[in-house]
Amino acid sequence: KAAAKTTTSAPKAVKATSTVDKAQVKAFKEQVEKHLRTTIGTSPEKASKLAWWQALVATVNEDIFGRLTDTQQTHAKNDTRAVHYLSAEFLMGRLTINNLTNLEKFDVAREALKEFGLDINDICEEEPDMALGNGGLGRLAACFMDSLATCNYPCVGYGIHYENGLFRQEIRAGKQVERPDSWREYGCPWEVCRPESVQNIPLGGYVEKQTAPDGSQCSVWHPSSMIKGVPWDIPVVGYRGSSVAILRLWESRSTEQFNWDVFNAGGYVDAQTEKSLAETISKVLYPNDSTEAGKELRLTQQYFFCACSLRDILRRYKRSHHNDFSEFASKIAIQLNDTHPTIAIPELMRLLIDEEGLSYEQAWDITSKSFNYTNHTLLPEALEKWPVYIFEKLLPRHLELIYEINFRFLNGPVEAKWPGNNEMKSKLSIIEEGEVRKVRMANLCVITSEHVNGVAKIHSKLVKEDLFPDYAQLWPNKFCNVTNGVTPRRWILSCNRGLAELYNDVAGKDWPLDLDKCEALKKYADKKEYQDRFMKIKHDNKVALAKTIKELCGVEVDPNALFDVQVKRLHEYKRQHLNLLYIMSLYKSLLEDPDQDIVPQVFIFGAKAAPAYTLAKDIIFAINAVGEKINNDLRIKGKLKVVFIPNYRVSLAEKIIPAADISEQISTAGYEASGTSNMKFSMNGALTLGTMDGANIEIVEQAGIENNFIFGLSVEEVQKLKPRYNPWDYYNADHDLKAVVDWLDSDFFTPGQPGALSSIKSSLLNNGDPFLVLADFASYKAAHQRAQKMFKDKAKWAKAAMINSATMGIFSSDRSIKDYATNIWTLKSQLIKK
Ligand code: F58
Repeated sequence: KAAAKTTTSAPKAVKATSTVDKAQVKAFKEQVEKHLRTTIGTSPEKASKLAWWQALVATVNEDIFGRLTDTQQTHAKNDTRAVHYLSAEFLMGRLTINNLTNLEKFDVAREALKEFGLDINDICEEEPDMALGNGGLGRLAACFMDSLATCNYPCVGYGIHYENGLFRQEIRAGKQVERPDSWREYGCPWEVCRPESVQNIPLGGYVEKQTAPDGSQCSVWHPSSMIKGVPWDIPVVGYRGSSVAILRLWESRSTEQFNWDVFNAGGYVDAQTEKSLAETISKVLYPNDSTEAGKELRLTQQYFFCACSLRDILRRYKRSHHNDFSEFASKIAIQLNDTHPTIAIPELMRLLIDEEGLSYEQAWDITSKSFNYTNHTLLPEALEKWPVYIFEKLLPRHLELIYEINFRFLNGPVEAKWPGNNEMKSKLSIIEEGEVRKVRMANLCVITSEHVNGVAKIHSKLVKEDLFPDYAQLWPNKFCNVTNGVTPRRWILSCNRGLAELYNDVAGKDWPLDLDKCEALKKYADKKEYQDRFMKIKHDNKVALAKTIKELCGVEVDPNALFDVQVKRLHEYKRQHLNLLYIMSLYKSLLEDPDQDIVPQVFIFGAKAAPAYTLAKDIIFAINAVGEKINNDLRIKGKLKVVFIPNYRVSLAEKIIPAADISEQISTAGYEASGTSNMKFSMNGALTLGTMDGANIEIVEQAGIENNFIFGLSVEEVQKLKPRYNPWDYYNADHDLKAVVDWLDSDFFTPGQPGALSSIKSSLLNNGDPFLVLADFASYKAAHQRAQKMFKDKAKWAKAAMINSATMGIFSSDRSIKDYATNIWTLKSQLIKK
């Protein structure tokens, strides 16, 4: 234990033991036991871990629902403006520990369960992750819900109640195998069904032109089917129980009336088919990352949840405003999380015109004041475009409205700015001409929205200047930046209790509400006793992770080694293969000189590949194959280990991130919009080894370039090099690089299977190395060497780690949400009346 200096100015560096109120523990214990007996129907003697967890949740829910009612009553009474966050993904992860933490009941619950002889962490392992998202975009939505609730902003999150979340990944013989993720197989005790808010959603059919009595033309949609949308509410508890926000997820069901028609006509089997078709809509989350699967079902999913959500919004608005829509845009802000909910735009127009009887102009005025759009990617293949023929089949009336919006836009603002310029018109049009005509969803978003934002400074600049330069000429003030953030409640307080206690000691207990307060640690970054305490916390987390790695991968790793971590979706632009090439070169040099004095290192990967993304799956296989060889090679004396932790998800991130020494953020500059794990790693005291891309730039702005390892081409350099790039030049010029790339072609790592890793070499050489892996290799290697050197200097490393952690205040998602509230939504926070 570090000796504590007891001066008056410096708080104690030794670990404090928190005291827990005995009476509260007793009451909590009684509540859990009551629920175990009367809600779950078992007893402490017989209860399974699952039953204990369910009783624990029932206990927590007692606290949550009262606050939820208070929150909703306050907002309804004050008729407050609210934001409606539309997102096809909410990657919530587990809720128990987080809800307990936010209610400040974690310690009480832990002690109460201890008295039953139970370990709270063990019991909470029973909770399945709510993995209703692919990666960063979905997790951002989850962090935003936490911040919206914590900062008391009136809000509703709307999404899809997928029956199956992102697939469960198994690794068999080194290869990814996808298994279904049925997260609520045994029910989810957090969610509440709200049958009183069910919606019926029309689909398909045709549009009939009718002439109104006044001679004007109008369109009447005759849909061919109806789908029922059933809402499930998940309460999101703000920190210190401030307000409880609602995440409303829609489940699709068949509507009885439709089925009965078929049934009565004798088509029992057909009726069942209809039923399963309707239920298919919310069956499964599409497991894509950054490439779009142009599937009819996906557009149906998008339309389904947007249509349900808008009806819900309108119903609530009309409760206090009846049929007067003049205040709609001043009461309702709608945020589109990427283009996935874009169909909400023509749907609102349709509801206002066809159902509420407004004129086109009135409807457009309201719609264009209500929507805002967040862009999360510049990758052209990820920008959604839907074939017109799919719209004709599924949403004929929406297509008609999209044509009208487009016509008025091209002949209004575009014609005024660039008279007679057809080239500009075709560039800016919502419709892409060609063999298959397509609807460009991002264009529809930009044309309609009040604000369009990117998710990090550099990304927002590229959105404005490279992705939508012509729109920016037309509306320069539409474009803005809101740098992403992450919730410090989940990403420090809940997942790194040791660090949280240190911050309680040096920054006071309010830092989870004001992360800038953590800056207080900076002044102790030179002090040995604080460095020791900080690194002891890190070491304890590494010991815990080593245990998890042993359980999940069967590999023994040394907590004293440097833990180098890359966890994120598998994609070429994220360059897990650059990391792998470096590992191979390190291994090669160790084979050449096994006695060299290098820091023992553990390279840790976690990544899911989209099931249809072959090269990504090949990279997973390569990491496992290389790992297998290295981990079992006695010649290198355990100096190097490589582990691939299967089924990377939020609950694993919570164990991995607090234990990292190095955070790998190595995307090709210009391709990672922001990144959010980079923020979580830094907060938890990892040093970033990364490119000047996305939010990495802002991270080093805060923490100092000298406390991180920056390498590689900048955005400008990438843009300049790309058109004349020849990977062969780099391959031929660098001996070491050539050797490792060629190694992929041998059967050294895949005995008896020569060529099993060749697709990676081929992508780097024959396919032109689209993400400049070879161009950045040398500088990546040099960055690693700098990291190794610094790791040997324990004090220097500890100081850099502490400074990183202490300076991440601006990456709290509370800051992001306040930026949105101030600059985009003009939303005020509301005090909740009890
Ligand atoms: C991510 N996008 C960005 N998309 O890649 C990342 O840089 C950023 O930090 C994050 O959004 C939050 O802004 C992302 O996660 C998806 O997962 C899509 C899901 C649907 C298919 C296309 C990709």
